Amino acid sequence: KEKRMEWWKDDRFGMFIHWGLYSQAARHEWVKNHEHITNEVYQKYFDQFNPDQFEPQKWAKAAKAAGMKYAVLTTKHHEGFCLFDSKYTDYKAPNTKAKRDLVREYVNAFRAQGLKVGFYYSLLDWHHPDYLIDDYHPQSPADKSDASYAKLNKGRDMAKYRQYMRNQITELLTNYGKIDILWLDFSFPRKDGHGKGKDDWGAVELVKLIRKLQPGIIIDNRLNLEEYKDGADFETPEQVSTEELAKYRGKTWETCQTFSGSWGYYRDENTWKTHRQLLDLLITATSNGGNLILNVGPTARGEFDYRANHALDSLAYWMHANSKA
Ligand code: FUL
Repeated sequence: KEKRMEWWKDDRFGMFIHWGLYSQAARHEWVKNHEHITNEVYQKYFDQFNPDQFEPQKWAKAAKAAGMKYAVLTTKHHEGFCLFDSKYTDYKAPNTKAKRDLVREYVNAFRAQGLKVGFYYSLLDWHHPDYLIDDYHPQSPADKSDASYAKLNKGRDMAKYRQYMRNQITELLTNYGKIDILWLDFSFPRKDGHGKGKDDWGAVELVKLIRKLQPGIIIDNRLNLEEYKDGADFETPEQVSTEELAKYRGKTWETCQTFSGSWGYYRDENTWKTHRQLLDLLITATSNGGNLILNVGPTARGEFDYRANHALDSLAYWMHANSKA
């Protein structure tokens, strides 16, 4: 483990990219859940998805200039839409107006800039017909009773969903060359009711499969496998303050942070961090022995918007002014 973590500990700074159909709604990557949107209504985002401004070379150049050394892209977020060409679903970018595998283009562009490439893959899936509806699901029942869940979940089969995940992770870790990071998200059962735990994902089997397919890969800790250490290479404190970060000293960790609050593109958000705040995060993380992965939520057309570009430019300027290489 020490060996495979070497480059990652040295690199320290990465770019997270949350991109999907929710980018079109432009009001949070959880929009389907927050607004209890049905598959039928959500379908318009699939039908209209047309990333005509997608030039991942631009993303990769912006990341590199900002001093980032690796990237992690959402190949599938909780909504279930796949940016890659998967044999196991029709709910994928090649079947939209994009007409192609967007993950492949991301991988090629970031590698060309000498950056390491990672995949985020959501354990949750709010579109798959076999995925059991739970408290996190957009269609979770208002009364939360066992009877309501039983009724909604009639005919759904998690064993089939587990196989679907294994198939897709196999595709992701087979068809794109060497993948440096796998960011699985997430397995935090809710205490108040119907959540999911490690057995629902077949977590131990999944880790074994991942390690077999990509022996050098680094896996985050969000399978929540406390008793099986091979499944968690680093901790993932999310959106925590600089004071909190100092407490992670001595551990292996990466804090994930947004520019403005949400992970998916949120057009009307007014809580963008200042240049000073971003630098504070970077300096606090690295000086306490951790990594920072800073998120960009591209627009549905595939661009970083002016505020994201401005933030990245300001980091690039600081890196340029303060590095000797
Ligand atoms: C969370 C997710 O629910 C968010 O949407 C985001 O992907 C963040 C990095 O992790 O668990």
